[in-house]
Amino acid sequence: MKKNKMQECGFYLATDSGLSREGTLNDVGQALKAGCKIIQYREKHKSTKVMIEEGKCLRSMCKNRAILLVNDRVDVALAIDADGVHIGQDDMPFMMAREQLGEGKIIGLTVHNVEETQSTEGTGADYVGLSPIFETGTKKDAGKACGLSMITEVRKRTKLPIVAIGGITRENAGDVIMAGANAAAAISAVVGSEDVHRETAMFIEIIRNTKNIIKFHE
Ligand code: TZP
Ligand code: MG
Repeated sequence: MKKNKMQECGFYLATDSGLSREGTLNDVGQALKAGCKIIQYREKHKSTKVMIEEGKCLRSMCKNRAILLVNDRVDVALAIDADGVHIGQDDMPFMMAREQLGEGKIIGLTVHNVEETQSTEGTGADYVGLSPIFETGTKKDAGKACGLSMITEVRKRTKLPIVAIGGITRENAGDVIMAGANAAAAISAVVGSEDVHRETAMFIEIIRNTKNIIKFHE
């Protein structure tokens, strides 16, 4: 899956085996079946060896169907030939990640405000992950919710795709897109649900409808 496909992805699923009912491979399978076009393999509990094994399965599941990114781990992304990585402000420095991955891979960077977004501009990052939009119990150190108004502020200052994350549910996903995000990302609302397929399909539908409303008014 090529870099320029990034813009087409309205719903972004990040995995979490700690919240999952039936395991990450099952969650991703259900999400892909429902039409999800971007998956972030986010694994905080397993060894590197297991991550590489599981990551290789995800690699073949996502092939020609969805972008596969790995959270934090450039080494795992390289080992499984993922489409890229998502890194935080305290992970491997961006330039080092770019050097290791090469120009062809996607690198997304977490930002929390306009200042961090502006320092990301010009680095060659492929998108920013703005977070946390709302309060979240999934990432304990996510910090204070920045709210919908921060999405609008960041939108005004960057042309990079914005992936909004943190506390996003079916109820607020439309607002997140309306505020200026290109994509809405969720973890607990989908992988912690009883039906990953249904929840993914609903997120995709809500986001698609919201983007159509925006287009209609342009
Ligand atoms: N980064 C910032 S907030 C967050 C991450 C990984 C957690 C998002 O999880 P949820 O369950 O969608 O609030
Ligand atoms: Mg991280």
